[in-house]
Amino acid sequence: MTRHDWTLAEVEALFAQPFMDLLFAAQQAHRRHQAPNTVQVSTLLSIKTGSCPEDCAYCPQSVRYDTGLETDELLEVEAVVERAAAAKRAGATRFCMGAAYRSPKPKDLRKVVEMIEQVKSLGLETCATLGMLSAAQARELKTAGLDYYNHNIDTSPEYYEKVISTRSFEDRLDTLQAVRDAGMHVCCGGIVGMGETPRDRAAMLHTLATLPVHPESVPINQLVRVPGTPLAQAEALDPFDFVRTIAVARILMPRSHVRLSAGRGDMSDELQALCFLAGANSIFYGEKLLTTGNPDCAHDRRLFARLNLVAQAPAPEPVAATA
Ligand code: SAM
Ligand code: DTB
Ligand code: SF4
Repeated sequence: MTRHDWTLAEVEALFAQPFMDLLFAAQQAHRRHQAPNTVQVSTLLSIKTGSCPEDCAYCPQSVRYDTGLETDELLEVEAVVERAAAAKRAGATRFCMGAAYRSPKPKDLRKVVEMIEQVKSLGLETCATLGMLSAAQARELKTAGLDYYNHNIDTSPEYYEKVISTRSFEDRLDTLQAVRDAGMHVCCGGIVGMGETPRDRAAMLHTLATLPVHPESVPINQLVRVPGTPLAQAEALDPFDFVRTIAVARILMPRSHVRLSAGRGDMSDELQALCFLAGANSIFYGEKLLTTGNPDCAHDRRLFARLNLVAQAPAPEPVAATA
């Protein structure tokens, strides 16, 4: 049975278990609900880069911080489709288009709709992350064929206002509700390593695990400390606390894909293996995340081979109905 009634104290108690007990419990939950040794593979593309009006303290794309980022307007549809086709050839099954918006403007959304239609027709799952959505915008994306919408809560409700002032935690939940109501899958997680307390990490996962429906994808990002952002000097997290976060996410949301997301570039292969043991079963694959680096594809393929991990098979191509 999948629970939605976890208490914060229960979540904190999971975090506080001896490390080996926690990993064992997470791997047991994993094997009850997920295919072992199988990892879902998503590729990201920044379709509109930088100049974002929001003030997220971790983000290199905010217009408020001088991060030396090269900004770019919304890409042309053909360019995006080419990149999606290349991602498919490289083995990705999901293509995630990210835009540095507070929320999309109607003209931009029309172009994104075209991107979604064409990327989907390649036989890829589609995902987008475009900031806040109204209910009508969410329905428009669903009609275009969008499978997943990514919108992270990022941290605990309490720590949130230390990280972002330009939109509230409630705004985030409203967008997630609009995505659900439109009938799309939800991709929602957060970032660890931003100076939050262990209680904040527990509260973040508690928020996700007590949603009426768990997000189908739960990205757990380790902060990429980008020079020029307010969090550039954040203290590095103990890697084992990152693994614990993955393990607790797996136990709380046993049917979801837990994604080992940003930060893999700073992790050893051995640490990533521990994350997979703790129940991570999805990654971002491709040499770039949105604006920062990610391991080389060749390195990831080698890591999968060394750990006998297999990429989740793509969904079968839709078959045209016969009369
Ligand atoms: N602008 C949209 C929004 O914020 O909703 C979509 C793109 S935004 C870059 C998507 C997510 O990337 C953020 O919510 C955050 O969780 C993650 N992210 C951004 N910068 C990061 C960093 N430096 N390290 C780790 N994760 C980061
Ligand atoms: C998510 O949770 N992580 C991805 C994706 N969703 C959009 C983004 C990570 C961004 C890392 C910083 C960058 O490359 O700009
Ligand atoms: Fe803008 Fe998204 Fe970056 Fe926040 S995380 S500054 S909303 S691009």
